[in-house]
Amino acid sequence: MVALLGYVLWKVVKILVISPLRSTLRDLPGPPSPSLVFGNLADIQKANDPALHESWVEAYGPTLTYKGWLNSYKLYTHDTRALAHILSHSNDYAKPELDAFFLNKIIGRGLIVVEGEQHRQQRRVLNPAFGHAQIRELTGIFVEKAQQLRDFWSDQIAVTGALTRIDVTAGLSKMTLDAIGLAGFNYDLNALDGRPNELNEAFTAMFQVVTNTTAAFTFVLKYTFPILDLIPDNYARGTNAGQAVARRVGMKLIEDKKAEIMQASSDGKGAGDTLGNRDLLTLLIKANMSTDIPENQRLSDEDVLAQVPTFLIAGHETTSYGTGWSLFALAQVPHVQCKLREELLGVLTDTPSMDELNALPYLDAVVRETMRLYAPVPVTAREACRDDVIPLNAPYTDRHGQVHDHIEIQKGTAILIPILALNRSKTLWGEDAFEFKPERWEKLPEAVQSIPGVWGNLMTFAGGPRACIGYRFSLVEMKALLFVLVRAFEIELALPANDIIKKVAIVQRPYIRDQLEAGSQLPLLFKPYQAA
Ligand code: HEM
Ligand SMILES: *[C@@H]1O[C@H](CO)[C@@H](O)[C@H](O)[C@H]1NC(C)=O
Ligand SMILES: *[C@@H]1O[C@H](CO)[C@@H](O)[C@H](O)[C@H]1NC(C)=O
Ligand SMILES: CC(=O)N[C@H]1CO[C@H](CO)[C@@H](O)[C@@H]1O
Repeated sequence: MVALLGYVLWKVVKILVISPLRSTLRDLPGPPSPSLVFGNLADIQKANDPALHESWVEAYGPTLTYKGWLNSYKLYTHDTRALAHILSHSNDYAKPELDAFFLNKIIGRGLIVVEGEQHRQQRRVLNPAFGHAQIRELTGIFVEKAQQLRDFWSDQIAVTGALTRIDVTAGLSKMTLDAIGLAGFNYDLNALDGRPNELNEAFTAMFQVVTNTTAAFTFVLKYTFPILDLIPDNYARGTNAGQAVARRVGMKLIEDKKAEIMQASSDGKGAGDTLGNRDLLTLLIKANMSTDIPENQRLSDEDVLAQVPTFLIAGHETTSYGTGWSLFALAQVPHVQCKLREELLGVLTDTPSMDELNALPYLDAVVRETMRLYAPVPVTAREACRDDVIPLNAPYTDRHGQVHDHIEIQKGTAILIPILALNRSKTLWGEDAFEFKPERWEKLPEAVQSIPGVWGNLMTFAGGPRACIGYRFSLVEMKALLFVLVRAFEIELALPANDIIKKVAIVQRPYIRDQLEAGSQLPLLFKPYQAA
């Protein structure tokens, strides 16, 4: 007992007193911390909008520090040179241990979680499945599922006749879940059909902790005091039960696919000749079996299994909320919606290919503008794995008036990567940075060339070796959804835009201001589009 108390006391003193005194970020400018336990995190939680960080930048300049959980110093910077350095040196700047602990518990050692050599190995085997040519083959699934969603909403509209209020988050979430099931594993999760599905239910149980604050708090406690991990709790039980089902179903999928591929190659046919064989998991297993990859670089079945929940957690709500925000933006600027519809109606087929979708310049600009202004993942984080010096474009002035052209960072220091804030920085994008203006993509300001993102001068899909592997997948899926939905419906706001607020739980989700307890929702008014 005494030993336990001593251990806890030592941890507390070390975390609360010794570490802050030793931090090299001590003299950076930044907001005062209102709490020893939560630092500035409670403010961030309360603000419901990543805009809080943006106001800090106005007050303290583009490079600053604030306090995190247990009074620890965190680095926050808008400096594109610093961010490029951090994102490109992914060996020196890993995912924060807490995030990795959390994700590892839920989904296992998938691509999002692993670091270093293991990450390079997984990424090498996974990359081919996410290429242009592979996504082209999946476009039919996206269009078909988008049409199923359109018909589902049309039925709702037919009941009331005229302008109908629809919560778009529910339908979009089902559509993107079905799409990742089919495109990811050739597995029908039946979400749009409304049929119960054990895998769907298992994932819900596994991922509840993402939006349940009490569950998240339990995780943080267990991370800080690993000894608590020995005590079972409700969340752990729920997660474990879900994982057991996901494991059984996932392993069966992997075994079936392996058998199919072997069969096809012994028949002398290339597996993948039939549409059912073009899903990400099949491609991944094929890549793992191909002779291009040395035996010792291949993935174990366990590693492959971990990619199933990984694709699901990374590719489902990011895309559905992204599309939801796009519809919300279009409802607010009718002339953009009309111009987009005009372009889409000019296409002669109801079932466009990827190349036909990508040839539509205004659709492309609308998707880019949505990804800029409503980046589904508004922030991410890194942790320095060693002491380092981070270069800066713009020097900062410390609390003593000294000017520095670089940041000294210590091993273990947390860094917040501002995705959304950088996307809509007035310094980079100009005075109209907060407006939804697809036309800006016809001629971009020079300053945005310095943003270190993997796609379109945006940080939306991050950058460097750990950038989003699925960005082509989600862009084509969002285009397919907008193509089908905007051709079919005219969309208006159901509530004043200010009544819709954003809350972030990894992904930013819409809520009705005075109905937070009802969960995420985004009501819009729909009526069938009729040509004049
Ligand atoms: C609009 C949709 C999407 C957005 C905004 C998005 C955003 C991101 C971001 C910001 C990261 C980097 C996270 C970090 O390193 O801290 C990331 C990583 C990742 N994303 Fe996406 N994503 C989207 C769709 C998808 C889809 C559809 C898939 C898969 C089917 C996917 C799979 C992944 C994976 C596996 C990683 C980890 C990559 C690695 O660490 O090597 N994402 N995504
Ligand atoms: C969080 O999970 C617990 C246990 O599963 C549940 O009782 C509680 O209602 C959940 N809270 C929210 C906000 O969903
Ligand atoms: C990948 O290849 C390795 C080595 O050949 C093998 O042991 C493993 O079972 C394969 N994994 C899958 C999922 O095919
Ligand atoms: C720095 C800055 O201009 N911050 C703004 C960020 O965006 C919100 C609205 O989305 C504004 O309220 C902030 O002033």
